[in-house]
Amino acid sequence: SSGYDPSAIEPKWQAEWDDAEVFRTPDSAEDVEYVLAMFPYTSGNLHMGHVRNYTITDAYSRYRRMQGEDVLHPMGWDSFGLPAENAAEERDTSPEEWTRKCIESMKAQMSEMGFGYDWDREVTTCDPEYYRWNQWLFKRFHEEGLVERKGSEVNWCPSCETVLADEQVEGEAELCWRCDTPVTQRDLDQWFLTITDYADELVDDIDELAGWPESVRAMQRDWIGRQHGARVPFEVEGYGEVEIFTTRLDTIHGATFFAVAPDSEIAQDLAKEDEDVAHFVEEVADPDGDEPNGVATDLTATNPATGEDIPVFVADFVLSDVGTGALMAVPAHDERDHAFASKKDVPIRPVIRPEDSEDDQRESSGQASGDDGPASEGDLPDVEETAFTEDGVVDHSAVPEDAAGVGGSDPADYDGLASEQARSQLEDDLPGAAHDKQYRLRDWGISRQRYWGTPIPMVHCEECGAVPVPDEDLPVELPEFVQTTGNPLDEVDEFVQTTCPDCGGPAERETDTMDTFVDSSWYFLRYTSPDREDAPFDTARANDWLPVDQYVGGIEHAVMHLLYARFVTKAISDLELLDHREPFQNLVTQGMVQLDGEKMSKSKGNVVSPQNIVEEYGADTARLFMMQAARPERDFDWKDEGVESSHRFLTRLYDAVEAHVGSPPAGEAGDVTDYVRHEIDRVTAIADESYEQLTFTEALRETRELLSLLDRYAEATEPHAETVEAALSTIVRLLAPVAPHVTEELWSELGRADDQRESAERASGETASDEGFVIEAEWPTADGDLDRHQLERQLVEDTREDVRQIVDVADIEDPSHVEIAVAPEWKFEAHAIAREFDGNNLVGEIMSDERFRGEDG
Ligand code: ANZ
Ligand code: ZN
Repeated sequence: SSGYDPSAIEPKWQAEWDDAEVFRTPDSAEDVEYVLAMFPYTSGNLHMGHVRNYTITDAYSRYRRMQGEDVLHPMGWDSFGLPAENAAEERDTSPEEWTRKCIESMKAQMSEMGFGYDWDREVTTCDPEYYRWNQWLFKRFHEEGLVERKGSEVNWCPSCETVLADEQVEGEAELCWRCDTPVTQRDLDQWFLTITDYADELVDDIDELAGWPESVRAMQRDWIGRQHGARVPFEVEGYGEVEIFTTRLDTIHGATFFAVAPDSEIAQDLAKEDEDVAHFVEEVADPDGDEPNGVATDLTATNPATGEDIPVFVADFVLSDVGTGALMAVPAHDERDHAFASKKDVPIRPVIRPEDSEDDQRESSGQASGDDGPASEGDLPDVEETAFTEDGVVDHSAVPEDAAGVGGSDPADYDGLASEQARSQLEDDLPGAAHDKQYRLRDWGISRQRYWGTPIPMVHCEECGAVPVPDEDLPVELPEFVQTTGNPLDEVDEFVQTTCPDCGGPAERETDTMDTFVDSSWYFLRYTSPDREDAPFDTARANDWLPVDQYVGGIEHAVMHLLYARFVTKAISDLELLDHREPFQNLVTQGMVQLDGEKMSKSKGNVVSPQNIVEEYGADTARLFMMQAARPERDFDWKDEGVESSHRFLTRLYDAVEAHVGSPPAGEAGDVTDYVRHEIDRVTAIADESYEQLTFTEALRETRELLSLLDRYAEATEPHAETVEAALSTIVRLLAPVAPHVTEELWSELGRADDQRESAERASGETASDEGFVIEAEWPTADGDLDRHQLERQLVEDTREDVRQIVDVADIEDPSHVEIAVAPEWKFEAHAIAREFDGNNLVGEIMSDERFRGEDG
């Protein structure tokens, strides 16, 4: 039986690493590599998703270290948030105490997994020494005009008297999760960070993030939702010029009505006089409803393109916080406008026809169709039932003949223009029209009416209004927790009652705390210099370390966290505290660890606990299995057989090294040895590429095969000791990032063997002799500077002659079907032979080892 005992090996090396401080970040970082995993929320337990995430960054950072780079690989705790308050209430403890316990147990689990962090740089967001800098940054943003206080709708439980997060509103009936009372909406004054000021830069810079998954880039673009369009003033009776925003200025000749939002100034004003409007605004309007609703007014607006008077409606599909809160409606080319017009009997007039209608050739030349006269009405789409919403070609044949033209011109002058061209032409021609952009992105509301978060450093004074707490009074620390149904901070008089920093009069502290996404929007900066007591981070060191070279985390953060962090980085850069404008150069979003295609979750009762796996097989097995099961970005199923197979492999490696060290073989080097040497190089080259690209799977598969090759080597001939040792040493180092404990043990075994042998002709640098820990060892490099493809080709050249002599080949014209007969002593050469017949189009093995074994002669 094998002597491989992870429960003895793993704690031993973890302790040695700690003692030797091998994961300490170098002080004078030159060849810098910043490897970062998204820090965990302090729930109390690591789950498999965490373990996968942290194994990826741990393996990658160990790989980078072995390449001699200065690596920063830190860890910390996203430790504010509502769950700690709930846990505290359930268990009759405080959020603080609960959180500290969670940190302690999660940290112990991380150590058990062998994750190599620089714990000197640990960052804990609920530490006053961390959150004071949230407050400090909030103040700097406030000075820069990036903080606003404005009304916002929130979920409110009238019974608990508290604001609820969206997740705390349950079911269709929208009940409070605590007391089942129907939740209402409330307009509360909230603090906002004006992320929309950076909307353009946030979209534009996505182009630079070539090291991010395309899916995440697309999600961010979509979230920001920038649209190009135009602002155009319409003359509204009694109200002067009222601007609208449109993305389809090309359709303006088809605008048959005008609409304003129920909470727009005009609607509110009209409601005072007009009962129908008042009734609609107060009772009927439902912006979330399926159907557009509205009410006619006595007003008309003038369509500036046609000079026609069109009716003005108050309609609930017009949103007051989009564009200007007013729109021109074009029923023929917009679904909602169409639905509304059908209901209210407003004319539907098409002005755009599909591009590929008859006269396309002529029209797409971009010339107005003056010569040929207007296109016939037959070309226009049928918009009786549904709108035609695509871009197309302008066709004003349905515009009444007596309609005025823009600036005295004829509507037909635009006929034949493609939508795009018409938009820019009209933008130039229409008086007062201007290019404009519109975003889906809203400002970031950071107010939370809860206890366990960063207090917002403001006081409210009746005389002076909202006044920031002076820097020298930061941090505003959380008082002790009190159990209550509402916002605990409201209940703590010593906290609330204060004096105004401006006038010295009595004032009340803000009792909202910050969204925890504020904490995580800059923690990666703090890691670069957590020792700084007088600043959130050290500018010079942050400039050196940033951007994060490799960031790894869950896809669920594709928008919020990753967008907030980008925004805050830009804002901090504008404070001249940082030179960089993007925080994360390369991003991997790891897939899920599942059971039978289902997400592991407590409610499904299908959770595999990392701790059980560590107890049964050791951390190395768990890590190896995860990394070889699938590339990081893929989902994969947790399979016991896979875990067992990983364990068997580590056991085999352990035994092979033990056997070799105990009694090295005594063979001479020869052709077979040359082949093994080539294979070592080839596997090294492939593994290197695989680690570099963070795929891991190829590296691990090839390394596994290299170990199998040693078996075949021994079957074929008496192996050459140094070659075996070189192979084992290579395998151990290539595996070290993923399975660090067992490889550490084997590295020291190989080192001892080497010392004992005192061989004068030691293969250069390939053995462990003078090295310390395996992560301090040199990363193996392939012979010369050949890449894997060159090596494969060279291998083919070198073995060609030998192979010719011993194989009997049939049908070599057709490389998809090659039969080979080989003498038994060449068994191990199967790969080489297969590769040659594939020529330059090498795709895999033509003959598997299994089939090969059955044959003789
Ligand atoms: C005229 C028009 C014609 C429009 C057409 C669209 C199609 P989407 O729809 O996502 O592309 N809009 C402008 N302000 C609005 C507001 N405050 N509330 C609701 N809708 C508003 O967004 C752009 C369009 O949304 C704008 O272009 C406008 O309708 C509408 F065939 O103008 B459009
Ligand atoms: Zn409630």
